[in-house]
Amino acid sequence: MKRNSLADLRRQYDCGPVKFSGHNEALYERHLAFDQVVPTSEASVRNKFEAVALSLRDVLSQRWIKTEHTYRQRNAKRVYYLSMEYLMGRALSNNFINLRLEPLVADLVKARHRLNPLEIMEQEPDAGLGNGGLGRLAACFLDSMATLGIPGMGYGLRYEYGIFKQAIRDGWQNEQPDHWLARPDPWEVARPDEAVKVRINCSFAIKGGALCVVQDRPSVLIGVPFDRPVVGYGGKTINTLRLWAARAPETFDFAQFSSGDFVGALAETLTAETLTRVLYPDDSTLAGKGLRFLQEYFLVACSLADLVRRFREAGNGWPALADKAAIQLNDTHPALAVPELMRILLDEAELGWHDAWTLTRRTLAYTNHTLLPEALETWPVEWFERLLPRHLEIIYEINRLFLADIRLGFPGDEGRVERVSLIGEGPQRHVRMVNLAIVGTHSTNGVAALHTELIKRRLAPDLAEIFPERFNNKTNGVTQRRFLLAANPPLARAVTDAIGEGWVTEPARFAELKPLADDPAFRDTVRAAKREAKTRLVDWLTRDGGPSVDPDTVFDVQIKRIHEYKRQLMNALHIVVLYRRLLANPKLDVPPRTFFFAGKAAPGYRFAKLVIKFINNLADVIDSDPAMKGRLKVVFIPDYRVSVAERLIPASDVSEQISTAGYEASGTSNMKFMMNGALTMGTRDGANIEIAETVGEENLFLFGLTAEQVAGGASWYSPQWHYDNEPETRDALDLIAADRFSRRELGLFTPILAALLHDGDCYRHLADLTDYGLAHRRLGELYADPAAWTRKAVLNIASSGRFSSDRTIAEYAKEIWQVEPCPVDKEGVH
Ligand code: 26Q
Repeated sequence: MKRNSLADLRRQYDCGPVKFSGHNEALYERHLAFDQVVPTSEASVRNKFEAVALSLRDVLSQRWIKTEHTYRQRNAKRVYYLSMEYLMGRALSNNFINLRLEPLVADLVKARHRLNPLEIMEQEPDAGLGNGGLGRLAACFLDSMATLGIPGMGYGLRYEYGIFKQAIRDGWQNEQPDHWLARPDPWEVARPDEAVKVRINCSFAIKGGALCVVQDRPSVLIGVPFDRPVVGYGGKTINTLRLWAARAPETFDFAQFSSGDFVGALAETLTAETLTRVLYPDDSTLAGKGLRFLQEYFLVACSLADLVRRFREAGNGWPALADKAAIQLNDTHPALAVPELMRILLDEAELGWHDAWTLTRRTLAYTNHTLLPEALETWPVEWFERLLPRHLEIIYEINRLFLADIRLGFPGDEGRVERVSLIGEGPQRHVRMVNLAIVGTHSTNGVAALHTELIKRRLAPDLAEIFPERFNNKTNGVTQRRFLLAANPPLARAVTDAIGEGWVTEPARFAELKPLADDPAFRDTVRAAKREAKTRLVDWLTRDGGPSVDPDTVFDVQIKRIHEYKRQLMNALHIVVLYRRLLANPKLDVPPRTFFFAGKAAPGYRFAKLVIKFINNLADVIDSDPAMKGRLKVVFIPDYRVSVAERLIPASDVSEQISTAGYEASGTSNMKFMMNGALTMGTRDGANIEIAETVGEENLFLFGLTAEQVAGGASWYSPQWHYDNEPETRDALDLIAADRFSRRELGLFTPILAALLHDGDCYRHLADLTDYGLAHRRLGELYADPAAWTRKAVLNIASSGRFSSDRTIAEYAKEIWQVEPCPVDKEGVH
């Protein structure tokens, strides 16, 4: 086995010796004195965090400048990732690790100041500018692009309020605003000199506290960029995440707009700024999404103006656009890029329609993340008429030419014309953003093999037939640097001791662990690492005022957004089954288990919020039953976010990935768990299928209906049959109906019973419950054999290389973007 020595790696990835050492303390003290203006002796932990972060930024800033300089000098082709969401989490520890500056932390700890790194890192709020998988994927992709040396830039919005904070009160979810920018953020750099103008065909006013559109009064919004460094591993490449904040123009004509009403005019300034105030929680039932529509346009308009300016300033002619820029659309949220790029090429570059259309498609590519009909974006034509009439004109023209082609290719097939049209008819005419994104780009990809197949077969069969060459799969991945190297030091150390450090940047190297699955000494090391991660979690829970948990129980974990299709409810029903079994037979020979849940429900999603309440009531009932002590426990961890995932995933034994087959596009936590040596309990859905293929079906627990069976069963699925014929299912439901988990709130869970038994349950909870229970039985038996269990855990880690976002990004780069790394050399960096 070839080992990568530390020296090899430093040569390969580092920018040479770090000059920070020796000056570290001085730098830190200077930031305390001159930025924070506090005497060192009186610095608060927050002061210390800012001073440490700013010291780190000092170190990376020259490399950051050098990266941009290199791209410019070489006129490199760039990748622009457009996303309404980035779930970045915390940056301090990640930047320390990617810059390979851990020695610096040691310096500061040892120095006079005796800093406590953990305490300081806890000061940093999570950058929670996203809802879930899609936003975290964008963050993993930025990490991988920087590490691979790809000139990639993320574009997003600088929401002042990220995803809401979740508190649990009396078992219910309670939402609190997440004012993450309340204090100065040491990572962001405002670039007012690079502000851009966005023109819209309306103005805004606040009437009775609500934001209103004032029609036919064109106005200008200003987008001010705030840049954040994205540090590649080894610190050679530092890319940029550019987030736009909305402002009113400086030259605001108070008199014209507000008849000399100074206060009214300032209110309008505030109105402009509300545009980027808050991230929309993923909530398909949400009414009044007008602001969201504008946010999406604002992101697109700012980002395209910025990248086109960069492209032109490099001296490029318009025909070279697709050779110098690849723009990836993260779902349809930024799909207005299609008409916006057309508008720029037609109206500003003054190209003809044909050239503009060819360039637009060659430059743009689209990733789909969902098949759920309620999550597919459509926008009323009326909103386009009011806000973006030129874009509507362009969309109509794209559609006219496209449908003419279809009529030529499929004469008489008006059904097909209706289905592929960019405009949906009905009571309210609307623009279908999926169709716009597929027609207006050269690539449409799904995020796991099954998902891509379902896009072609179910979501867009007509378009897949018309443009077969556009459809492709790019199975998701996650960064092993954040989710193993940084999050799980004991396991990372064990892996590095066994196979060297290569896995940190070459995930295929994980495979070198395979033979070690049969090495008892290595298995002991891995088991010890898991045990250490579990005690770390337990300690954190206690410190945080949470419940006390026994690290010698199976840690069974389901952490993700709360949604019916993800079936937290099936997990909870199974716990009710286990509870009943233990009540009936206290001597039952099963390993003691702790079930962890964490996740947010969209504020308007009533059923999901009731599921949270159910899990919490279940936890209470089990906790207050002395017979369950040391046997069964349920814990709901509030306010799930990236930094909580970083603590929970390393400590997990079991990864719950139990969505109704055909509903979860990919899933990404499944990959993070696998990399950390948890065994998957999963359905044949999303990337679970590829995980099973890679590690071998015998090394995880697959159960339940396939996607085909789920779809095929729509006409004959009978929840009542399961109730009548499966005693454990019936008993569990009866216990809920008897208010065992709602003693003081009689009837509270009736809607849950109704959903499961009487309303058709398209998520098939009861169809899969029995098989799920059987899979859990097998899991319990395996756990009783630590050698056999750990062997499988090691095989999972060894197979996780395929699920690194480095692999995913390499595929996007080669097959969609046609972009090469542009290495930043070491010379001249101080
Ligand atoms: C749309 C309109 C208005 C307001 C909100 C939204 C909105 C916001 C976020 C709609 C959808 C999302 C997020 C979707 C998402 O996270 N999808 C997940 O993407 C992951 C990465 O590809 C997959 O692994 C998951 O399977 C998929 O559910």
